[in-house]
Amino acid sequence: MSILSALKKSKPVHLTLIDPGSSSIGEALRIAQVAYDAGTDAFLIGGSTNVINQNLDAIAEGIKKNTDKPVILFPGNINGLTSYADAVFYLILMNSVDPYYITGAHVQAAPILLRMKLEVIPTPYIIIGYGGTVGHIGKALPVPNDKPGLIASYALAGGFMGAGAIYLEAGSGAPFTVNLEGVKLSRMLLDEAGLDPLLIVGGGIKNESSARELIGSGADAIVTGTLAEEDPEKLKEIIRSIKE
Ligand code: 1GP
Repeated sequence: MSILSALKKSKPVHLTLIDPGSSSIGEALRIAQVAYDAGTDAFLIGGSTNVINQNLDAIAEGIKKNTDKPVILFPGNINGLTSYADAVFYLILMNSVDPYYITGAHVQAAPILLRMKLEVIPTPYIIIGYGGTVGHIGKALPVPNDKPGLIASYALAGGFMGAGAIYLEAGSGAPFTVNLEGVKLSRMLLDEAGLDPLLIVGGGIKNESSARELIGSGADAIVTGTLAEEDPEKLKEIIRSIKE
């Protein structure tokens, strides 16, 4: 079974983001262990800056060795690829003003991905509100977080473009998560269109109530980043709360 199908079967899903640009190999593997023990469903590895290829290889290889969960790449550019992973979110940064992030990197990466034999998951990626580092590096025009209709229009457009997953991103460390109404409306429009991509929401999720509200609003998956390092207990509670 494909990794995407397996994730869809185990909805609601918790994904742990590990940024090789902000953790050493040892730290990254320690964070992965914390998240694994807390019950995460899969690992995303990637970041917008400072990604050194050897570290990426070692982190993906280490997680594969130490856990039985899938490793999915979350690349900021073509530097974020490694054959030690299982799959890649082929991120189409829909609201970038720079075509590099919409099709450019993808053309460069396509033959490499074919050789690496990774599962490629077409993933429209939408930066909303705060945006943070990824919004800046990706030259996004962030969708205002108080415009649920616009958020949902992007999600539906992503669905019509053939998404396997759709990622609504507030940005790592965002002060607010993606607007719940935006998630609700995205789910409604995708359902109405008969589309069923994995609807992923990330950025700024720090407690059980926002995790549960996002899942309750129609997200299939939530992503947390640094929380595994900052507050392992909280991470456990979040995962437990969405799986109840
Ligand atoms: C970033 O959505 C993720 O892509 C995770 O964000 O670090 O705020 O959990 P946080």
